[in-house]
Amino acid sequence: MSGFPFHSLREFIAYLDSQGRLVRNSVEVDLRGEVAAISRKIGLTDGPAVLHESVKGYPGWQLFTDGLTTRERQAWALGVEPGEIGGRVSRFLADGHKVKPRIVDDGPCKEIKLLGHDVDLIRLPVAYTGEFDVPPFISAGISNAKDPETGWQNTAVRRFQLKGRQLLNHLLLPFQQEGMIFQKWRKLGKPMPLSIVVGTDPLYYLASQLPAPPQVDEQDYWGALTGEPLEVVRSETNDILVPATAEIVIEGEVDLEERRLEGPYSEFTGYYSGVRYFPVIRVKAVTMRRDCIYQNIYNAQEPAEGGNIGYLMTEIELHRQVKAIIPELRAIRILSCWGLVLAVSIDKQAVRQKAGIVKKLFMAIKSAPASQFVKTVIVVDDDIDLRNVQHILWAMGTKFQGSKDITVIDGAPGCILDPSEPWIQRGVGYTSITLLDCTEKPPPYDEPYRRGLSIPPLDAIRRVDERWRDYGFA
Ligand SMILES: Cc1cc2nc3c(=O)[nH]c(=O)nc-3n(C[C@H](O)[C@H](O)[C@H](O)COP(=O)(O)O)c2cc1C
Ligand SMILES: [Mn+2]
Repeated sequence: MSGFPFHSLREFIAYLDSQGRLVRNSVEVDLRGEVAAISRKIGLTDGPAVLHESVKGYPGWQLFTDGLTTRERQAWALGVEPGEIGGRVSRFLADGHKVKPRIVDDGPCKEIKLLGHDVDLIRLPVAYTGEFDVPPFISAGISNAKDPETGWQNTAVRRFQLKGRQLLNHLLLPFQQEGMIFQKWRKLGKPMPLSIVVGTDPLYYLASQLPAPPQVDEQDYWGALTGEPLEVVRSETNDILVPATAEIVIEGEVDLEERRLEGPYSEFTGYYSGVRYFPVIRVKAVTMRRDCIYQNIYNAQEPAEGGNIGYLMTEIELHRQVKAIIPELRAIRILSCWGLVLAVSIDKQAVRQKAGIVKKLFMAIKSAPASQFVKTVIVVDDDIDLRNVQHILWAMGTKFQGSKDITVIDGAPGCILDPSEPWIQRGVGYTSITLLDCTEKPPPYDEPYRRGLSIPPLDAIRRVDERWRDYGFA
């Protein structure tokens, strides 16, 4: 079974099967809760992907989830070893090389075409997440929109709430690139065409999460990462390009005026979103593959597939942006909620030699475009392993004093989805950002550290490693 690059969701599913990381579930599942509860458990246990072969009330449909929940499967999608993901993607971003998609005349995504009044979104097996997400959301939809001034096409995952047979609600956030593109359509006074893709090869999902600069099409990243152009077809009712092998393409227009109440939704914070007015999409066409596979992404409280996809790419891009200003930056890891808690490591020598560098790093992080959700930043020395939460907490335990090492800036850009956001004080969209400086104190306050770590002699540690089995340990 051939691996990377995968050219469709089906190729990826076959590969997962060949590697023993796919469950083919033939037990009938219920969209009201059961599908989500299975994904929740897969996230908690680092479990396999699953293809549900029988969906209650939706004969003929199959439903796929959790293709990218684990680092191992993300590495397969990127064609690297799990430990190499960060380095490979960073090198690729630094290189700046891009490969435009290749337009083909027809593709499997157009095997079935439903236009105008024949469109009925209620016939799609859209799964519920939380008990109160009513009506449910298409959660694995990759939204594609075009800048009317330059022709740039933007690609990113968004959630879409089902509002009728031909109507969707759209969480169109103004700071995201699609929100910026929407403002241009408003100026023109024309509804914004949109093509939403559900069910593609896994790299398309990962590439959509790379926070590309404005005017850069995430589809070109697909080509650069694989070394071959992505095969795309034109949508039926607009000129947006979509992957030829996609399972489903939903085409429509975002209304300039109409707003509907969006939510409640099971947010990545683990809480329900508020219910707010957001634009609606009038759906004009749906095209599909035969024997269609519907894809769903669980994106509620972590660990979950949604966060696992997004965190990886955000860490890599934020690292690139901050490193350009602070070369002493070492590693970045999202500890919780898309960056509401972030851990960062810095060159230990630099902290001793360059006065104020930890504060400078904190300011650089919040100034970077990819830091929208960053709220609390824990800075540690580079001898702390960011993949090990216990190690980070040890640094906090031994290097941090609340009276001296906390910096708070109020009224910074926040994330309206954060349930703790102090909106009563200032208004929606603001937050307090906090630095917790957990680096070693500089001389002359470093005396306890200079006494050294208390561990057995290194030669004893080495000898024990060598003789471990001889002692009788497994
Ligand atoms: C499962 C999932 C759901 C998401 N839902 C939304 C959403 O509804 N609205 C949104 O603005 N971003 C959402 N995102 C995040 C964006 O896809 C991500 O920030 C992307 O990089 C934005 O790209 P852009 O800058 O090109 O708009 C979601 C991500 C995932 C993985
Ligand atoms: Mn973008």
